[in-house]
Amino acid sequence: MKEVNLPPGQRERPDFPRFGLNPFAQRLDRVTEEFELEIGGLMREPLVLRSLDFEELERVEMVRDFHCVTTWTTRGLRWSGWRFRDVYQHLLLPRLPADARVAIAVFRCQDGFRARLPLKDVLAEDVLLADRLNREPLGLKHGAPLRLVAPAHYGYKNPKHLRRIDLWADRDPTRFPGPRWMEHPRARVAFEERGRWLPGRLLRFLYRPLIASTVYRFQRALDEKRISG
Ligand SMILES: Nc1nc2c(c(=O)[nH]1)N[C@H]1C(S)=C(S)[C@@H](COP(=O)(O)O)O[C@H]1N2
Ligand SMILES: [Mo]
Repeated sequence: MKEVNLPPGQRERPDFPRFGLNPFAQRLDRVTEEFELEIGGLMREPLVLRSLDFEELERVEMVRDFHCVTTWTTRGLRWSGWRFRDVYQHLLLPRLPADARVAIAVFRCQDGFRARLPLKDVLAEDVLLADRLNREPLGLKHGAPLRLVAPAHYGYKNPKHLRRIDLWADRDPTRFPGPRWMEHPRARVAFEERGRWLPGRLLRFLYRPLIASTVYRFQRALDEKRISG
């Protein structure tokens, strides 16, 4: 059964659940709403960005569907924040060595989650560092203080609770915090790049049975912290 206008293998959900790899459900305690983003890797000197630093950039609003690799899709989310491209050009590029050849960006999160993407992918027009969702502050449920929104890529390339971004030339010295076959280097939704080794069409069927219990586990963690939304 194919749903109209949805990418291959995706099915619409009416809600937008908090979601992720199971171990991260319990790590909400580590998360603060304080806006302090470290930048490292090839930078000439370590840099810390605060919300004031973003004020010189244009605030952008965008409405996009959100696609989790496990096949659920939430439609029409309204994000607000700053284009990663603008942050890169105005705040990061001037502080990189002139001969730096950045090829990948590694995003580290307060809960220990990590995501990496080729620089060319995060420089796309619709990739945001977002601090607002549906005209409200993001909140801990969906990634406060700041999350990456990369709508052309599966949810696991949309890291929440950003703490640090490292820019590297080619090889990323970190690794994905899950079984390796889960991570595709680009994870583009349109090409069904769900995992690196197994075909996307097969992974659909392996992932679907995990959705309900994961949603439940993440919701329970929110309930314990009495976070609504
Ligand atoms: N910090 C962090 N970011 C994360 C995750 C996580 O567990 N921790 N899970 C990823 C996955 S698999 C998905 S589908 C989305 C879910 O975003 P949501 O919780 O706002 O729905 O966050 C992504 N970013
Ligand atoms: Mo996901």
